[in-house]
Amino acid sequence: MTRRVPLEIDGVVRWPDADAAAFRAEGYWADRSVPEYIADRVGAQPDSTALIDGDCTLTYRQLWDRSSAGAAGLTRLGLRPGDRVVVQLPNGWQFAAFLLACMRTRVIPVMAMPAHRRSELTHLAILSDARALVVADRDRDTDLRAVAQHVAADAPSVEFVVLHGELSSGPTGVAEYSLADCLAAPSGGDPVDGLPLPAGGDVACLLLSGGTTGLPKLIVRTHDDYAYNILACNETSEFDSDTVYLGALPCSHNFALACPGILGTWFAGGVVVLLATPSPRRSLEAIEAHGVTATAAVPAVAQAWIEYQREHHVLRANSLRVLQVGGSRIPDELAARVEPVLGARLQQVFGMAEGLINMTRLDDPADVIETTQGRPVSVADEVRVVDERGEDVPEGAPGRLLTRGPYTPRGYFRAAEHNSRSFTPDGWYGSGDIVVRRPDGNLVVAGRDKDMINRGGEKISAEEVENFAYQVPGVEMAAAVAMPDPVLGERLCLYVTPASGADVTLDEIITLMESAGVAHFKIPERLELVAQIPTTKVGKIDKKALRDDIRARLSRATPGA
Ligand code: OOB
Repeated sequence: MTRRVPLEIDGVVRWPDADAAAFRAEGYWADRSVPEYIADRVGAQPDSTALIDGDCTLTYRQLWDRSSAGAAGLTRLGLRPGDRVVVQLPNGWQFAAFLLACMRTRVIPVMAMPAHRRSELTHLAILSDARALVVADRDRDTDLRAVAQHVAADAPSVEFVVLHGELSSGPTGVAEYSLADCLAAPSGGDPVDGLPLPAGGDVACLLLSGGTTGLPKLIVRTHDDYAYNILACNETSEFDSDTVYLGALPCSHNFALACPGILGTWFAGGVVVLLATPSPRRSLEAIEAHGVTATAAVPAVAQAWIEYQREHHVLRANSLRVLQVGGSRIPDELAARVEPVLGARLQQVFGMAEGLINMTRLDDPADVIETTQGRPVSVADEVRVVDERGEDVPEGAPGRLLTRGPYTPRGYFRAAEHNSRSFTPDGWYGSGDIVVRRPDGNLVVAGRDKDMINRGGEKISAEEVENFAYQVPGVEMAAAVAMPDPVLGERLCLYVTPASGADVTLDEIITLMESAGVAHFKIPERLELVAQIPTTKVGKIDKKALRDDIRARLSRATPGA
């Protein structure tokens, strides 16, 4: 069979030909696009339920038809294969239909997070050279229409905004179109029947990296690699047509999208139930009402669900079989409480938008499930644990994680300089995690070697926050570090040395970051003013000393904590 030809897009780093050929020969890459796997289900079970979003229930056929309408809508808007659009939509059927529409027309969605604001969206639009932004009109009390117009003004490539919700009433800088119109069925037939199918090598989406240096990088996920990611996760999480998956975390994140997430559920022919947020009451009620069998949470969310269940006993029917927890390290004590309280098997997931997904297996012994972050989902995943010089460390010793495989891309989009730091010359991606590999192959995340704060699964680049702090008058030196937190695992503490005589307050820093339009979760929650910030022998800020310092200060403030 002749292989389909992918669009060439400037700035995409591909796997070397020999590796790609091997992945095809070994069957990891099938030259099929993500939507085709869902189309298989549409053919096989058109009338079974695919999605439940509040009052809106869609069968497989209806979900597909909405995405066909969306594909026609994208074409009417003038979007062409290879164009990028920044997508920031809340969980809902519109998100699902729009995403599939993009994939089917080879319009490339840049998967922004719901918490992102002007600063991040502008960066994403510029970096991806996006022609459009697709956003909701508001997120609670934030007017995202105004945010989108600001972004469009600052990102010259942006030609228009597609709005989920109400359009602006007055004149706007760039044109606004309605997402509802874009997703409305045009009259007559399947309008995209004649569309060429995406090639396996076509870009399915651009995911966001957790970001260790400044603003997020974009990760190119092709249909070949992303479909395989989904299939391998489905097998490991044992998703099948009986799966009822609750998407309560943001579905634009790799975890709830494809590990196995909503896409995995549709590949398997199951039902997806969507919620806008993982609030404990709504989530547990949705599990109970819809017979949810599997869902994903970050540790803080799992903890909130456990507490809510203990107090209110919402879950009675016990449909929940698997609770996946990942994004940040779940404390062992919390891990041990999942099954007794929620009645579901815990599956730890240590993954990354850059590829490699590790999971504990559902039938692993309790010790593995409760104290490790699992092992790769594919036999084709290569993992090395190395020291500073890149030499493999002995089994059981901590070291830096390096990985390579059929769904771990070889470079970020348009980031040549950064790529030379994050990837070795022979294609290994260094995730910046410090891990221990046990004799049974399971990995334990023991720390990290990247300047990032993991606030309950939300990743904050220290450098990005420091760059804002330096804009505050009187800040001579700034260092952002993680401080321990019982709920989120980590929160952000900012150390500052003020210029002599200057008076710097947390409020000033907050005001500056808010007016710069930075996502709220990145705003420091504590400020420590110090006479001097410790440095290492080579003159770099000694972040470890600062982390130890804040830990000591916190335990002096609350002895015994
Ligand atoms: C997931 O993906 P990202 O891209 O937001 O963040 C990846 C980073 C990892 O390098 C690691 O530092 C951290 O998040 N991480 C964990 C973890 N899961 C992710 N650290 C400790 N324990 C875990 N279980 O976070 C992600 C992507 C797909 C599935 C699940 C999580």
